[in-house]
Amino acid sequence: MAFVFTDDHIEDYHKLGYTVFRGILPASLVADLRRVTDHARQVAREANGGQVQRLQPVTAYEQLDQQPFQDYNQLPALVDAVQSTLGPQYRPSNLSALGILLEPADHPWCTQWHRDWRDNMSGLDLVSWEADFRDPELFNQVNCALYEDGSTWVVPGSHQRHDLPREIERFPHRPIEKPDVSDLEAAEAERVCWEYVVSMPGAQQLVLGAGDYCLYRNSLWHIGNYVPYRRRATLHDAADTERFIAWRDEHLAAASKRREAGAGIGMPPTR
Ligand SMILES: O=C(O)CCC(=O)C(=O)O
Ligand SMILES: [Fe+2]
Repeated sequence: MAFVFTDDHIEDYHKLGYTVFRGILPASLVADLRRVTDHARQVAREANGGQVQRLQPVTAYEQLDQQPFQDYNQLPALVDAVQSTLGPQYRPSNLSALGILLEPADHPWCTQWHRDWRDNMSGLDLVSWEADFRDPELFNQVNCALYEDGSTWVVPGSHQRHDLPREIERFPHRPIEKPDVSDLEAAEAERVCWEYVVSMPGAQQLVLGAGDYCLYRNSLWHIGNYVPYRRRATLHDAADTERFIAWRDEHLAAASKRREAGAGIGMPPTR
């Protein structure tokens, strides 16, 4: 069935912090993107080894066929759906930011639970992040799956609020801890990651099908959990605005200066 945009997409985006345009990529485009991302996996692993998890931005790799990425970037149904959700000033994709998320070749692992920028950008001015994290023009991120993908977990609704007492209790320290599974046998590592993932109150798995485009707020509590036996090629993108591009440039530069002065990943001011 062809994708149909409904009011539920708008409501989910605001209420849950994400919405999924199910099957919005035509199968022919999924096939073209699978071909180029197969090549990208090979390129990424040759350059960085089997555990590499992403290649980004795709435009930096001239050896990759860029046409499928451009077709995705221009897809009229996607432009319509993103603009119907967010407004006419948004684009569904920014080719200069577009990356590909890949499965690890050998060992399961997971990221830490986090809100992007706040918990993974060393030196970030957290007062500034807290002032901005609810701004609808900022922090709109995209995962667009080319194979079924259950790697991402989220805490729905957390994009609208500060951390809850139970979340503070679960993660009282910064940087947020995560399991070290590098020396464990694969099934053991997978289990340890799984237990860590589900230990977050309210955690829900985001399951995308091939050709699904998920628009989400990266200010939401979320995590990536990876196993080598689940093939992954998920486009990782931004539903960008000029303001968010400017925000990133400004905060990256400021964070770098603060790191030079010794800043790390700190405790959020509002606890
Ligand atoms: O792999 C994913 O879907 C999430 C990755 C992520 O959250 C991150 O890299 O910040
Ligand atoms: Fe993230």
